[in-house]
Amino acid sequence: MHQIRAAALLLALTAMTLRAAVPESSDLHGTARAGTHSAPNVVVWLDAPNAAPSATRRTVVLDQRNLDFWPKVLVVRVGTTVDFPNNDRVFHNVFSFRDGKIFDLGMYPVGALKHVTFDRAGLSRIFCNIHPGMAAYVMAVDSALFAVSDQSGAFTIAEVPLGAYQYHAWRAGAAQLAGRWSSTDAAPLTIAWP
Ligand SMILES: [Cu+2]
Repeated sequence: MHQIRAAALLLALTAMTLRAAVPESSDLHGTARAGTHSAPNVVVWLDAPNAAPSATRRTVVLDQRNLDFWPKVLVVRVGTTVDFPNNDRVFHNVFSFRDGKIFDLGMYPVGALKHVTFDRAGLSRIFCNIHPGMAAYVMAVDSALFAVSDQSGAFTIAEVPLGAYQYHAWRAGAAQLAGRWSSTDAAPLTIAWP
């Protein structure tokens, strides 16, 4: 009796191992260029409106430090609450008035923390009322599959469920690009503005 039970357990474990060995997702690697230059701070996302809501509430931060925002370009899923801490040595007054999420956090001191929930898709331009040189972008997308390119223009969208997708690419001051990408594509995705 014990042997039968042990054999059944072994079979079940083998089946689990086999299932785990078949990939259900892959990482999308790519690079972004503008003309002959690599393009940092490019937002890339895949249409995936039916994706399950993320299980964990990730803390997303748009920091204020040294009279600047960091990062300069942030991409979040629609509905994400972004923290706007003042980690500087002076007051700031963060606001967005043109597109996307409209808000004005008012003047707030060093050490204070405010939040904004980006509850609809689109681009928000973030400024500071006191320091005209401070600017950042928050792109809210109806997808959990997104990335921002690094200084070399490289980006990775991790754990993309296998399939074919429409992708979108945005960078400041340029027309938005779109195209098709499939997890069966062997080559890295190249996004290029002329
Ligand atoms: Cu400021």
